Amino acid sequence: MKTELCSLLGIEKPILQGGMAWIADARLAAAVSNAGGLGIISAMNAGPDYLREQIGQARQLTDKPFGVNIMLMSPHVDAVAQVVIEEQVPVLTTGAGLPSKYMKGWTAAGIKVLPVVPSTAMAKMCQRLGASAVIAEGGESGGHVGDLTTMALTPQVVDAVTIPVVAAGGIADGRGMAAALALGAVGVQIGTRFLVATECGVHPNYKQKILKARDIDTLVTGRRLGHPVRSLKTPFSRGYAEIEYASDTDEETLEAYAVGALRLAAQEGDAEKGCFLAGQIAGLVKQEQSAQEIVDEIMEQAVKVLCSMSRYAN
Ligand code: TUI
Repeated sequence: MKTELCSLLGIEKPILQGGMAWIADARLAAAVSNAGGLGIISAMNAGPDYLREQIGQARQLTDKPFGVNIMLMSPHVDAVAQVVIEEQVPVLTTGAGLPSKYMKGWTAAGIKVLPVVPSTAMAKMCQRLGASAVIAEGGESGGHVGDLTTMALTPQVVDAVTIPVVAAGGIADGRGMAAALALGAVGVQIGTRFLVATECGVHPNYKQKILKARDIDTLVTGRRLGHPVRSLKTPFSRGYAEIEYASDTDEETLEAYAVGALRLAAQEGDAEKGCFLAGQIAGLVKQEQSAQEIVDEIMEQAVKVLCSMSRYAN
């Protein structure tokens, strides 16, 4: 299966790995790129030195293209925006905001930018700013979420722009991939399933929680502060949900409650205080596999589904 996304990014299979904060490092990114997809290093909240080092490590581990995800709410966003130019990273994805301020610099440096968009208005704006493609991410995804579902958002974004569209949110297997292609996407971005990849260095407790999760085991918190986040139901997230709208909770208390929680989940596997970001599709993820196995299985199933669906067409 070759799509426009493959020629755009110089990859064999139209699968992007999500830029998961505290999780998506050089080792995971290189493994996904070596498997024929596009691995992505998360710049998360870290400073420029961390990113530079991770890019160097990825280059040791793969000759294939890989990308960097820039989280636009990061306190170091200006510095990491410069690092990707200096390091000549070929592909960037952005999340949790609009990349307007940086687009000129990136496109002038020849970087292909694929912003994550939660609406058609933002998709159009990103196209105007010079994006090579957009990632339509539905609220089924883990982490920072928009309001629309992948099912509703993807075809509307496809109709709103002329650049290619990648679908994300709620996709973890070949059925989801085939569905995304049916909606007009030219590829998918997958996070939750790669979190349990053998090459993913996240704490083993985190992987176990994903492998055990059921369909109804995630919830969204953080709407009150304007950045809703989907995570697994745990003491942390239930506790947050409990105090979020209480009349005696101020915004500083909420901010303080969440500080460090992503790191505690990813690095310490802290079942009490950690925030385990995960998508609604976690219930479908049942097995730790290598990135190669994950990519191959998804591709094989997607092709099978797409072929079998022609039986409805005549
Ligand atoms: O960015 C993500 N997922 C994330 S980022 C993250 S780390 C974080 N830490 C603290 C607070 C919030 C997040 C964990 N997971 N996905 C891409 C994404 N981008 N989803 C939704 C958006 C988005 C939302 C609003 C993109 C643009 C946007 O623009 C509106 C605005 O007002 O900026």
